[in-house]
Amino acid sequence: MTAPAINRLFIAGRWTDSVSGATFESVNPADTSDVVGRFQAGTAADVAMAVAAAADAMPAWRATPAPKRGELLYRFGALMAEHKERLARAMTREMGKVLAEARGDVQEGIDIAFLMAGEGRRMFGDTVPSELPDKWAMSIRQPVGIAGIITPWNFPIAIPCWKMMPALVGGNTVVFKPSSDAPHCATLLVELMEEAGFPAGVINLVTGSGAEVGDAIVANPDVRVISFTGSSHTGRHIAEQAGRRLKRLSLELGGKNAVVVLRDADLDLAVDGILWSAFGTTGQRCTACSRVIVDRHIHDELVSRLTARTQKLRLGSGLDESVDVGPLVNAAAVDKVDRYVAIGRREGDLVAGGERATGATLDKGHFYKPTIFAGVRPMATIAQEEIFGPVLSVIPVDGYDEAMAAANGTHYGLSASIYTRDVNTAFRAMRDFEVGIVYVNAGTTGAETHLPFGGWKDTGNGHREAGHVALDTFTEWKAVYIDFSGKLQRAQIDNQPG
Ligand code: UN1
Repeated sequence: MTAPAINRLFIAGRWTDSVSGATFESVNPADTSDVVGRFQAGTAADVAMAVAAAADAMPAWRATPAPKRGELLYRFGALMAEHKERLARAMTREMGKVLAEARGDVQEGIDIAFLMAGEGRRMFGDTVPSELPDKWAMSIRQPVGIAGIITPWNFPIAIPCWKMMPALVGGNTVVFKPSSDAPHCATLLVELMEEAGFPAGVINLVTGSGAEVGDAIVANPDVRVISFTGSSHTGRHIAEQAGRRLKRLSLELGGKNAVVVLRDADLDLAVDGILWSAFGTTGQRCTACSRVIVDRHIHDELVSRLTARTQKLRLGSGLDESVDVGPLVNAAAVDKVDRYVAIGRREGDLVAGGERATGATLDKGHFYKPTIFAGVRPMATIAQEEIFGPVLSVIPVDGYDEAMAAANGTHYGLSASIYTRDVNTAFRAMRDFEVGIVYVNAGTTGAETHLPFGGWKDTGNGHREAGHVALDTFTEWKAVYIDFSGKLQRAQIDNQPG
């Protein structure tokens, strides 16, 4: 076997080794004997160099007209499209999601690159009348400065692009720290950014641990905005550090997303949507459905249909196109799922899965059987805490009001969905769900890049990714007044009677 390739940091337009002289491995979660590559274990000193490079690149980048910055995003998006299959295969190998979903992940990156490229020619501010004569008033967006981008492994192309594309078109320069479970995807992405022609220092990549690299990015006073997607635990830690330094911070954290199924629902449609949302990406999406809240009258019927379909799901390497569910990302994820399943056995009726998946090829990776608990109460631990794996709780309730109370009865508020044929009920649900993303007659996953993505309550801190509103994270507003009256005009005073 040939030794795995050693990958480098990307700082000031050059691929370099970490000053640590240390590396770590990224392995294929479907076959842990397959080492994807070795990556630099970056340090605070590497981060300092990356931030210095980003600072050097800043004046020229912010002076580049936004439509011209946008052209580089178009070129990068086109390169991703050209390399889509290669990127998707690398993703499946590195973090496990099945190939069809990996292609979707890359497509999401392409979509946001093109969307934000277009923002280079919009980036709307307001032009409004002044309250005084012979005076103009308008607002414009300007870059915040250096952006620290800290990303998870579950959408290893899409999420870095969701963050970096608005940052870059907005005129910020970037220090990017990817998850240590997906450094290869990040490296491939940055290689394409280099090929697209982003000037040296505009984008810098530092791989390594959160404790070393992530903390150093957050602590650096020259990094003015941080965008993070990941666990609530890490999000709180970053928020504390960033808060003390009055840094702008966009957080995208956990979810405990519910599908509500009412008595009048099309059950076949609901089953399709639930399975896709619960077990797609092996349940490792922030938007994954982990709770089904169902009217008691149809609980047993829905559970039996879900169970029958779940037992037919094929597990294996996501590179095999006949596989439905890939592995979990690593051994710690399997242990975590197993701990929650043990709790679930006391909190509900186990009707599917409930154990590690074993067998000839499965023994090589981190596989867990898609698991369903029926008859779960809304406040049960498995119905409250984010498991981030293929574990679904089915919660019986009586009618709409109880369903909505259960759906909203969590600390999280990312996405929610309702299956009903009654248009009035659908509109009530759109109004009543306490979440950032609502679906009607579809599952809880599948957000599109031109609408705001993010959640209420503990899912985040009020910011949104994607859509044109993503620019709010990465731009400062500047209000501009132009007085052409040639005399002193005092707002709120000279325009008042008396
Ligand atoms: C995430 O899991 O953090 O809506 C992102 C979806 C995807 C994005 C998920 N488009 O499920």
